[in-house]
Order: sequence, then structure tokens, then C-alpha cells
Amino acid sequence: MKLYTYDHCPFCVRARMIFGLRGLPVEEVVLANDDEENPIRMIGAKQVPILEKDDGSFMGESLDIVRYVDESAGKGRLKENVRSEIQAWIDKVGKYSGKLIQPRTVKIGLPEFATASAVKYFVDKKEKNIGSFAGNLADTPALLAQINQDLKELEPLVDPVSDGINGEVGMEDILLFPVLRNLTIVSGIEFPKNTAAYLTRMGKASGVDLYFDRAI
Ligand SMILES: N[C@@H](CCC(=O)N[C@@H](CS)C(=O)NCC(=O)O)C(=O)O
Repeated sequence: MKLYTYDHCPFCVRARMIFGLRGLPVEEVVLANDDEENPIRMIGAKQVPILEKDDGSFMGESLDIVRYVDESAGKGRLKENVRSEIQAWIDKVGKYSGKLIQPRTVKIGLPEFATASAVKYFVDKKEKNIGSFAGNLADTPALLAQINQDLKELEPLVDPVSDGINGEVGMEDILLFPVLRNLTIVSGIEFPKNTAAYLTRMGKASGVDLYFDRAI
């Protein structure tokens, strides 16, 4: 199977995770961020992730891809239960995390931003939602205070030893890990002990790299 992604895309991380967690091979193709033609040809929309199945057909929507790949692997199925506190945390942090993450994603040499036109495409699109990247970078101290407080509230919900955040790998990990992984691009975030250990363990188990070494 082939998976079309952007490295920075949290929905793509969901799809990448299930291949790693189930030990299934996949050919990953990172599209240029301004490539509209290929995704539209494949799924009729300018959106990733896109799975190309072995029969040559295409599938969009990250959670459909996760469930399809999980079933194909034939190694049991991910636990579907998502605690309401975890969903609420994801929703709360999702309201502002883009302000920390998006201005940084174009600065660390990711493959989807290899050209100036790909960077411009992203910046123009995202600034319409979150305001100027420069302004958001200038707001880093206030945003850091907010995320560091929210991470303290997440910490008691994180299993201290299991690969899975709730004692067994499941949908909670598919939803939460991509958010935490993308936050590793932000220098100055204080991941509490169990959350930091979870990030490292799940990164290894899923084969998805973290951004700590490039954080800005
Ligand atoms: N509901 C979709 C959402 C996917 C999505 O929003 N992907 C973003 C990247 S993170 C995208 O392709 N946006 C179009 C763009 O960046 O131009 C899913 O879960 O797969």
C-alpha cells in the first residue's frame, strides 16, 4: 500500500501510526503542499492522508484509513473507547495549538515545503484562520503558559508504563499522539514526566518521528 501525506499533518500521523503499530509495510509519499492536482485526481479533494490500496483504488479520511489498515493487519483491533476527558482535552488544545505549531512547520525543512511556492501556499491559507505567523510567534510566551498548564492537566490521564495512553493501544492514541507529536516542534514546552515518556514510547512503537531535535 502507498500513503500520501504531509509530514506536519496530524491526520496523516494517525494513518502512519497504524502501519507502525501493526508492523505492516507501507510506501510513504510526501506531496508538495501546493500540489492540488494529485490529491484531487485521487480522491476529488485537496486533502491528505490518502491511502492507495493494493488494487489501485484510493481512500481518504484518516480514521477510515486507520480502521481499514487495522482490519487488514489481522492482529486484533484497536480499542475504540475514547475517554471524554481526553476528547475534551484535544478539543480545548485544538483551539489554539495551531498558533504555536503552524508558524514553525515551515521553518524546519519538511519535505512538503521544499519550494517557496509550497511555503507561500501554506502561509496564505493558514494565516486566514490564525492571523499572521509573525504575530503568533510573538505571542509565544502567552501560548506557552497556556499549553504548559494544559499539559499538567493531561498528565494524570497518561499511563506511566504502557505504550498506550490508557493501558492498551487504542483510538485514544490515534487521536492524541499526533497532537502531542506536533507540539514537540515548540521549544519551551514542558512535557510532564509521564507524557514525555509516553511520547517517546509511542514514537518508537508507531515509527513516527518527533520534532524535539528541530524544535524552535
Ligand atoms: N477529515 C480529514 C481531515 C484531513 C485534513 O484536514 N488534512 C489537511 C492537512 S492536516 C489537508 O490536507 N488540508 C488541505 C491543505 O493543507 O491544503 C481526515 O481525517 O483525514
